[in-house]
Amino acid sequence: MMTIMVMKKRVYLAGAAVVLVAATVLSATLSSVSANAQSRPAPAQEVKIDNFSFGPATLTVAAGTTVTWTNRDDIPHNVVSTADVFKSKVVDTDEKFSYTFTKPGTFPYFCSIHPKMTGKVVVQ
Ligand SMILES: [Cu+2]
Repeated sequence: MMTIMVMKKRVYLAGAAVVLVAATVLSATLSSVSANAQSRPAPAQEVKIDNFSFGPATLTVAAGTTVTWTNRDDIPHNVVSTADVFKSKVVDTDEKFSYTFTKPGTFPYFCSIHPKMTGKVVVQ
């Protein structure tokens, strides 16, 4: 009786090991898929506004990319190009502003409500 119970436990453990291996292989496959997606030029990129800062502060994109700023802060901000290339309205919490960069160059910007908040988009 004891022997059978021990054997059943072994079979159960072997089954668990197979599931574990399958999960590992699956997650390895999934991470290689997402690595491939990252190596392609992304058609859209995001900048998060939070805690009085733009993140990432410098975003590098390919020409033709639409950049979307999302305000995750609990106070309103805006996104104003230093060289007057683009200018958002006031972006409230969880609202977004998007701009499509067609020409290569460096585009610094800031929040005109809090001018110490700065960032830039580098378009290649
Ligand atoms: Cu601001």
